[in-house]
Amino acid sequence: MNAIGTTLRRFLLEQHAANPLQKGLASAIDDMAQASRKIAYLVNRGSLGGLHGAVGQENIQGEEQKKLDAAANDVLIDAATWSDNWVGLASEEEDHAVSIRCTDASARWLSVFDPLDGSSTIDANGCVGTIFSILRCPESVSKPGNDDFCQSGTEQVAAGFMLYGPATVMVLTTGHGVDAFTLDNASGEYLLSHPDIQIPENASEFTINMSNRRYWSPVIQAYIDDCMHGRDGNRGRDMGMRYVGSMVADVYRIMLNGGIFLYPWDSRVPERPGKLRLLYEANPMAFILEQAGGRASTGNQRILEVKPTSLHQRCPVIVGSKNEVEHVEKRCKAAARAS
Ligand code: AHM
Ligand code: MG
Repeated sequence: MNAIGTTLRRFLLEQHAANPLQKGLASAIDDMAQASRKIAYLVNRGSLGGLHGAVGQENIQGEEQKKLDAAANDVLIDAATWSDNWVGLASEEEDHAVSIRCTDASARWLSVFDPLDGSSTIDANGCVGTIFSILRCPESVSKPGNDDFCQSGTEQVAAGFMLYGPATVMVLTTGHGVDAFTLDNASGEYLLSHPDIQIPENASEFTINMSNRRYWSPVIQAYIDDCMHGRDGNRGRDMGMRYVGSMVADVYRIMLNGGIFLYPWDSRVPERPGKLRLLYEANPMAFILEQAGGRASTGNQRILEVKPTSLHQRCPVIVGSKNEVEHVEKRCKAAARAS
């Protein structure tokens, strides 16, 4: 047994021996991990790094870009550009897909990421994170464009997120379960700390931005009302409520404790199906949660089966403990049939 524990690299080699990973995938995951060490450092410096506050411009989504959003994006782009694993990337902070000149003709990976999720909480020293998804570049494409990234979530080869909290944790799936690694600041290594995570089947808490209640569909309003009424209501049991406002933190907590996270469709911009983005927020989280034994739905459909039509497409997100997500799906489908 290695005295410092199982490093991410050793874990990937061992996983490769048991379930051969595709060529270059372990190294591509390592690129993401390496970038996240730098981002963790920038986040950890807090306001001393001069990266608190806004850049003074909006991204393509019309959202205010924070200095740390932009810095984390630069770190990830740098990591992908100066590695021979990638032919392209897409980011929440980039309007369009970016193709990468790669000297290894056999490299076929596309990286899709949200460099800093939960960035509205940065200045208040909140927990933020990086979310990433790894896709295969379509055969014969050497300069991937937006359409080449529009692959269903079922096509993901690997996905993960890093949570920059009191400790930095990386949660990873390559389609063989979910494992989490904690960054050891002394050695700079990610060490396996939470092997084979299984999300409890039943939820003990719900997590949603309650201030949006008036915009939700009646079925989501009724479901959350039931959660609020606890043992005095229709479902006869109490649930706790937590909302960090940073999906990486909220999802990690429910993965360990059992729970449901919702960012459903709301009527603020009726043609926009929710707030969260399909390719680099909903899909990687859905892949991870399903691999941990949970469930991930839009309410009417499995998230991983939504066919993307644009890079920054949004998607309603209802994810977490299997039985609870199934319960909400049943209610959504019944409401759709009745309408
Ligand atoms: P971001 O990627 O710009 O940070 O936005 C995503 C975040 C999620 O982490 C979080 O669940 C949600 O947006 C919070 O939104 P709201 O402030 O509307 O509750
Ligand atoms: Mg985000």
